Amino acid sequence: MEGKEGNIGSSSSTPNLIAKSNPNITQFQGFSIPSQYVSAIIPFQKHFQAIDDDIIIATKPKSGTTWLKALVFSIVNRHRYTLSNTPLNFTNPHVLVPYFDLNLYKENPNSDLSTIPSPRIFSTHLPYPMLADSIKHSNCRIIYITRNPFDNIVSYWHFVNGMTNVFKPSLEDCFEMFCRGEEAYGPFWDHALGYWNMSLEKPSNVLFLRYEELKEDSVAQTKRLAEFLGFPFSTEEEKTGMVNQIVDFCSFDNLKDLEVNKTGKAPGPRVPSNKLFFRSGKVGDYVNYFCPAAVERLSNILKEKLSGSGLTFK
Ligand code: PAP
Repeated sequence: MEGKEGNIGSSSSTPNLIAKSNPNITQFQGFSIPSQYVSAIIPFQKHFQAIDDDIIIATKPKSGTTWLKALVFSIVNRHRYTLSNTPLNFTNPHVLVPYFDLNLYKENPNSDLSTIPSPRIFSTHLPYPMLADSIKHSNCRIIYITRNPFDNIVSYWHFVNGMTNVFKPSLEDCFEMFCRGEEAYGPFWDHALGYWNMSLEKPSNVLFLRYEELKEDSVAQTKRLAEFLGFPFSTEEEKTGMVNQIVDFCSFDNLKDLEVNKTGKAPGPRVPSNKLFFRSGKVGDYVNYFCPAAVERLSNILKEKLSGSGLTFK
């Protein structure tokens, strides 16, 4: 049976040996890094000085980064801004929570981040082993969000196809690169395992979230997030509905419909519009794209790569 879109059909039970590789990916420190961001990594690793109050959102692209940035920003700043005057109303979450690798150290290898008021909120697509040592040796908090790999591939494919001046792989190419661990910031399993293992080793420093769980029980997960961050909701806040208000404000439907996210230009030259960060926001959309044979093939790869780790994907 083929997926409804017919992109990854029954032939995907076996590898497609002529599937394209992405010419804009460089193998660097054991991972597949988009070439244009490699130059930011060493300056980040050398110069970034973490402090204990720092909050770092770590993700593989298309796993729920935009959503998590909005939630964390809202939780941490809730005594500073109300939901009607929060900058999120007129600023995309990616501007409020910059990336070390895509923005800060890419734009300026000597970035001085010491004057940013605490708690500083940063983000990165880099895997755990590539983080600056100062992060690993500090008490700062890292939140990692992962997502069902099949939805992740579909989301990535749609995203790159909406970008300008980039290599635009077919869905089948995206799938094959993913299976080989050659997709952006891949291998997926090593990326997830780095943070998964640290969340087990240092649970008060690394929180491991899943897009699907956040979607299924946004209120409980948002409370968990706030507690982890050291900004727990008070009984009074819970009674007055503060958690639900933040969850509703950061929901896909609300963020997507804000003018800035409908028509605003995204930071950087390649993403033409913030709109591209908000597609369908659904769980399990992949069934419309992948046939069972393809699902089985990648599931088997994941089972082997994650074996013994305790990390599983439904
Ligand atoms: P990024 O890595 O480019 O920042 P990221 O935000 O991690 O992307 O992932 C985008 C996905 O999250 C999109 O999924 P989709 O393609 O399957 O639709 C996007 O729609 C979804 N998304 C964005 N904001 C939200 C939100 N508030 N709630 C749920 N999903 C969201």
